[in-house]
Amino acid sequence: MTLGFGVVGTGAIGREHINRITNKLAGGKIVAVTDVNQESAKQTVDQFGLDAVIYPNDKVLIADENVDVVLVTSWGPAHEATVVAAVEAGKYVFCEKPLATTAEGCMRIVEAEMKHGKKLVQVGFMRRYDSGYVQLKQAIEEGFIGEPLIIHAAHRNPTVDPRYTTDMAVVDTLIHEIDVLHWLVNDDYKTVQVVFPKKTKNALEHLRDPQLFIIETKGGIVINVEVFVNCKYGYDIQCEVVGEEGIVKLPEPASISFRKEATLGTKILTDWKYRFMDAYDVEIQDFMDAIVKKGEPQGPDSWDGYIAAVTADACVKAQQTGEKEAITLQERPAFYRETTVCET
Ligand code: NAI
Ligand code: NAD
Ligand code: ISE
Repeated sequence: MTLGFGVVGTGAIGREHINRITNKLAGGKIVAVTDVNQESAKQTVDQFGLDAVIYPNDKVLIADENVDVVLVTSWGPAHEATVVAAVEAGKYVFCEKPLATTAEGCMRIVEAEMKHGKKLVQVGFMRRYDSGYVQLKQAIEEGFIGEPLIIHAAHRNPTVDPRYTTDMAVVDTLIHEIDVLHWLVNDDYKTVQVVFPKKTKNALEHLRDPQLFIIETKGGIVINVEVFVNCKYGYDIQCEVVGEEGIVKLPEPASISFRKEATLGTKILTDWKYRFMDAYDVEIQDFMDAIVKKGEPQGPDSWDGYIAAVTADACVKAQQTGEKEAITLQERPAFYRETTVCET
């Protein structure tokens, strides 16, 4: 069975996913595309030689009977309306993060999905499919470092678009750590506080950069995440878990080391597209396989999108108040099972 994908948003990651579905993975075909910038949709069809209909908007794309899956890769504020419409039409959805930009928006998606009666939605939290994070989780669950006590993490981008604002450090960037870290230690978040260190001269006037998020879990783990989006030197994701019996650390991306000009070195990536390339492949293949084999996706679901949104809201509030803010989730409905499966 080949799943027909309709793509909403043919920007950077939309084209990345179109490429992997068309040229790398098995089981999917792009049958329709749309973008508010229709020229971008047309260019994409040409760029990848797609046999796909170009629609003027998401509503008509969703209504196409050849569209089994709606791939939502528009910008964040547009996600909710597309996802709700797709779910109401009974279509599967792969939605890039964030599922919606507010907790209320995520809850509306949750309600639409429960009303439909079957899980349809997966959120693009691809780090759960990254072999490094999977190895960390296995080590923790096997008790290799005893009880986890502290997590030190960093999310660094070389630079960002001038439109990137202080709150986007949460909703665009930290959101990946928000999702992956509670999954990693199987715990729930309790509070968050934000500290602004001395500002880098490389950030524009309107942006606070870097930022430090200190998050406590209900189980007592303290997590500190540095978000530094003008770090200049590269795209760098770090995660170290300190336990009672030892420490485990996220592996660096595989790369040759070199000896040259009196230096022993390793190159660092500069673009997010390459850092989690394998994880994106595994996540989308798993999404397609689960639909075909089990009739529903098995990766991060709408409830995970809701958890991320509630946590993000508290983080943004903590940026503004400077206080320790509570992270308060509603009770997980039975419809959403306790853990999601990520196969690698
Ligand atoms: P982008 O700006 O390159 O592309 C977004 C595209 O969506 C644009 O072409 C825009 O015209 C279109 N668009 C926006 N609203 C639309 C709507 N209502 N209907 C149709 N098209 C619409 O952005 P990018 O970097 O591709 O990001 C897209 C999404 O992917 C974002 O939600 C972002 O957070 C997420 N993302 C996820 C990553 C990950 O690692 N999982 C990495 C990069 C982006
Ligand atoms: P982008 O700006 O390159 O692409 C967004 C596209 O969406 C643009 O082509 C834009 O014209 C289109 N668009 C915007 N509003 C639309 C609408 N209402 N209807 C249809 N099209 C619309 O952005 P991007 O970097 O591709 O990011 C897109 C999404 O992917 C974002 O949500 C982003 O957070 C997410 N993302 C995730 C990862 C990841 O690592 N998982 C990486 C990058 C981006
Ligand atoms: C981007 O949208 C992503 O999702 C990347 O994974 C992240 O590292 C980057 O900071 C975001 O802009």
